[in-house]
Amino acid sequence: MKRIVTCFTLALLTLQACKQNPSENSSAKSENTMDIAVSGDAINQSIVNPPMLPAPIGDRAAKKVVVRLEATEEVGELADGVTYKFWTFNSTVPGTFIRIRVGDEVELHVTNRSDSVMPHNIDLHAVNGPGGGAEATNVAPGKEAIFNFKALNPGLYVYHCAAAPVPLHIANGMYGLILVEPAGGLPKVDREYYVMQGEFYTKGKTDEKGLQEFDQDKGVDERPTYVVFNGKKNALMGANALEAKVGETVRFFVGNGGPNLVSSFHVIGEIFDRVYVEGGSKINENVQTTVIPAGGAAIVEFKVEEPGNYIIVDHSIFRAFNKGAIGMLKVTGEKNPKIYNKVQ
Ligand SMILES: [Cu+2]
Repeated sequence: MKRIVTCFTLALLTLQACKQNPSENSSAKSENTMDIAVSGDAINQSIVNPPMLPAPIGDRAAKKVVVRLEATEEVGELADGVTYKFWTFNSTVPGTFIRIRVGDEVELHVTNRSDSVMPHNIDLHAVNGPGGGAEATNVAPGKEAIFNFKALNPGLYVYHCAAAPVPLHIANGMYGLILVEPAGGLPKVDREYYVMQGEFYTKGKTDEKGLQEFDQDKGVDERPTYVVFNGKKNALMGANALEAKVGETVRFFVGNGGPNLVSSFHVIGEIFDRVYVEGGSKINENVQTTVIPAGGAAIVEFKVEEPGNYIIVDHSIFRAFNKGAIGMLKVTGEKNPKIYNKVQ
């Protein structure tokens, strides 16, 4: 009898698996992912500062995930000798990288630090529902809002503050990325980094020293004083350069907070072996430069074959060399003259 029950259970499980797998494996069908059940205890989203990010999800089952973001208004460095009053999520620009899987149910706690002047909220492009959560999370200084959503569509998405006036909140640095991994996770790579482009509009000229104020006219005219990666000129240069070793595969999660410009994202001396176009499920191969719209994202992957310094740019190139949209990937290891060789 026990054997019969076991067989019957196995048959049921197999049936169940057959029924579930197609929907779990389909990359973008929100109508089926709605039925993915969460199991086990809730987990907390770990908070890791950019350019690093939380560890891959792998093949864990869908869960309830508690995410905590704190809106802050605080002075930080925008360039050498230049400071600015940034508005942030968790005190970094971009804000904390949120990493979940399709089917996860997120309990999002948005607090607004008590020394803030403005109300803040969050619109996550990974959310299905009005405003992406903005209205549900409007929060005054010193208060907390809690909002639940279920992640239906896998992909890499921007989140940002959408409190009025929206352009100001984004221009001051209130944006970040949320990755919704497909069932089973993303393919394994050796290194992952979190890079997000954004513009800053200051009264003073580029590199003019001191505390700089926001310039509304420059913002409206789409004439940024700075275009930077990760909230600061040279955030990914010198001692803060990204690193990899020859033979490794590198994955960048790249976002563009805007508020205005479209990025022509490029790594000088490399070719993207794979690009998840616009952060979605479609993969393009052998790409030199990928377009990342304001409020959009892309996942790029490439294997590094030769040691040296690889410059990361917005290939609208004045932005890179004059306004700050420049970073570096330092690759160490054995030279490979078959691939790259100066003869004379
Ligand atoms: Cu805000």
